[in-house]
Amino acid sequence: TLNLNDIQGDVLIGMRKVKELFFFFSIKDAATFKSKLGSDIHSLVTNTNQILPGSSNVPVTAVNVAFSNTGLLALNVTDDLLDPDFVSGQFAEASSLGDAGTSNWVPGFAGTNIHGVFLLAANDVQDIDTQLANIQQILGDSITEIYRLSGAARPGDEEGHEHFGFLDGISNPAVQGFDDGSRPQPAAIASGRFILGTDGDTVSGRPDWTTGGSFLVFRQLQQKVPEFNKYVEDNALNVPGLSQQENTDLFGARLIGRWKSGAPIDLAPLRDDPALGADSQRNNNFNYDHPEIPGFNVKSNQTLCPFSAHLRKTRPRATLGAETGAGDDHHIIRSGIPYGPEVTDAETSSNQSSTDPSLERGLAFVAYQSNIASGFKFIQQSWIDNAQFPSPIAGITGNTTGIDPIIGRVAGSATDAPRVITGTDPLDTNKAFTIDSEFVISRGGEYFFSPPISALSGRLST
Ligand code: N7H
Repeated sequence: TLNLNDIQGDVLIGMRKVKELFFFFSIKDAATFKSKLGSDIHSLVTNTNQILPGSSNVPVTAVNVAFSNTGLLALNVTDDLLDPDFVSGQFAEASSLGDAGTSNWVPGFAGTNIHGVFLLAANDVQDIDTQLANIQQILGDSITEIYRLSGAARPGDEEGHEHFGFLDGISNPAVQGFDDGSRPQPAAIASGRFILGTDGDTVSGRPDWTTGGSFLVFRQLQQKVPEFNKYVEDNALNVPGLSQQENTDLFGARLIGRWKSGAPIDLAPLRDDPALGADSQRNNNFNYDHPEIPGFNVKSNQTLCPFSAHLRKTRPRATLGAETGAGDDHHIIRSGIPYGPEVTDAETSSNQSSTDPSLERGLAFVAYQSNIASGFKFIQQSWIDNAQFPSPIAGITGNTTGIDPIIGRVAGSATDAPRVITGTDPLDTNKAFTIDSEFVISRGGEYFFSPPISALSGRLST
């Protein structure tokens, strides 16, 4: 069974607030830090039970904390967590993740100086600031700030939608031993794919104190919204019976795999269905297979949802067969939040993102898994950035699927190398579309370990 009092609140369920601060720090005085971690910080950290709906103990500001490999070393914790990517750190892996070098990286991420991150979430920025001041007062000079990023849900009706306009946070995998089965969706995944030391963790022999922890992949992913919108408008489809606007929206939805409302195109292939998008009983209950359609083959049919759609690229569901078996077992729990301001009128009318740094916007991407190589890194390298995936498996001859149209990068290329995808036009799924500019730019990040809360007053403070 999962100890929900020990697993940090962000991991399985997200902190369920509209503002979130990521405060990246370096440890300057390990002895003081360790002692304060055990005596004061430990009791501030929010567990999963506190966040669950119906909890009577929801904090005003939820607090989580995670450490990089260099952070554990700074604390003189040299135990092997048995995750080579965590040990390398993300900076060393920038090019293998497809990033165009590290020239676009935020300076704070370039290197291995970040020892840890506090995740502070609340509905009001003032509450976050108060809690941060409290933590800084407790820790004093034992830490210094390296960098901070403030995330916030978008305003008004866009709340819950990422900056391209699509509802996010709908399709995290159900987790065995945590999910109550009340939501129809693909079969639950073993908890050990996310939570170390629990059933289905493929790595054995990790230190006992890590049980209940999870690796946190952080990425600051800048989004070029006017450029994305222009590309979608320029490539409106020509499906008979749809208006120009509907054909434009259909093209965008076929790049993502969901409509802006969240409705999956696998269930609503031609027009958005906002009621479906909003209905948690239906909006994740699909797997691309349609036994009810005579002759339908999930391995080759992409008239409902293209193989190149971001959703199907990053989780092919039944495309590869049973999801919990070998071969398709690559899952993450996403818990990101948008950052940065809304698009300005000047940007909209010029179809171009401003270069003003204060207008940078994107996704503060957070993914949890028990094994970075088979979670985030596999999905990024072997699916997103792999133009062949899944076309050969699907028996497609001719044009390949192409790399993910939203976040894929041509390996080793300079920024804005053209990308070619197929499947997007339902009238001719062999038709190729060329994307000349990148819509998402990696600004870097780091790999962290989100320890079980017990370790904060145990192994990490002694
Ligand atoms: Fe994606 N987007 O708006 O385009 N993503 N993603 N992602 N993503 C998803 O179903 C987006 C990124 C996954 O279970 C949705 O909850 C953007 C990375 C996975 O069927 C939308 C960025 C990685 C899923 C977006 C970005 C992934 C998923 C639909 C960067 C992994 C679930 C919302 C700026 C390496 C698939 C939902 C499933 C869904 C977008 C990044 C992976 C709208 C803008 C880096 C596994």
